[in-house]
Amino acid sequence: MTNWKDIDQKAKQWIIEAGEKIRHSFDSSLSIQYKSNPNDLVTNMDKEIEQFFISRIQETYPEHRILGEEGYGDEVSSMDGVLWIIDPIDGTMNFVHQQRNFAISIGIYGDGVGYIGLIYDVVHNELYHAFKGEGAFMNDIPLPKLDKVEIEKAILGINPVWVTENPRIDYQLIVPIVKKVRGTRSYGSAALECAYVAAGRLDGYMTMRLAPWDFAAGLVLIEEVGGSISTMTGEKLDILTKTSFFVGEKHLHKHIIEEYLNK
Ligand code: 2AM
Ligand code: CA
Ligand code: CA
Ligand code: CA
Repeated sequence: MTNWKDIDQKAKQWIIEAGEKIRHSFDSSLSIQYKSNPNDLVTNMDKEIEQFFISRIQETYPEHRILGEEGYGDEVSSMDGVLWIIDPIDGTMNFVHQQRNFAISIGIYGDGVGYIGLIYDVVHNELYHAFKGEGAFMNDIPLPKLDKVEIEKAILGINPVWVTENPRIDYQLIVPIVKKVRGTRSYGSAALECAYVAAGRLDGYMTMRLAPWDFAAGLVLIEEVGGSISTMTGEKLDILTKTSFFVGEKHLHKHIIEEYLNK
């Protein structure tokens, strides 16, 4: 039997320890490299933090598998067993340019079911946490279930790039949504944007391309506050693939899918 409470306690302890390491790193110089293109950044801290989690997990739970953005974990092609999905720094561009608006994200799944979600906003010292069936919390304060919100009163998380011509979606589908909502925000960290939806700071968040480590933790949080989760066309998400992504308060989510995205 998997002891999820034990895993939860360890994961919390390690994420706080990793946050300390990131805070200390502000005093020393960063080494910044490019990945796929000059805007796709990675730093020594992204790599060090991922390696920190991997060594802790491997010494404590040798049978668990790990999928991490920087690739130091396992080659993962199924959701079998206990799987840690880790983004050591979500929002690396913000980390480099702003030293804020980034987070550590950890989702822990058992045979494909999300049990634990942890998103740590290191700089603001806000730890978002969800445990399957027990609710979602911010610094141990329970987050209430999401209340119905009308589109005219909604704040939507979306990157403005999706209302410009782009290869992934007809931006003319998105323009009317942006016009109709009360406001839009773009924070540049998918994990934080999911945490904000769970906390009611955003009513929805949509984007055309995310990877498993961007949303694995966020899904557990959103599930626990009764939000809806799907692709941009309303289909079920495949946790192990790069995908379009739309989460939000359930009435708002349904309305936007039916009236705007699937017209
Ligand atoms: P990162 O900072 O961990 O790379 C920025 O809009 C958000 O999208 C961040 O959460 C960022 O995560 C993520 N992101 C950046 N490039 C991406 C890509 N090529 N595919 C999927 N997600 C990406
Ligand atoms: Ca990245
Ligand atoms: Ca990420
Ligand atoms: Ca990252």
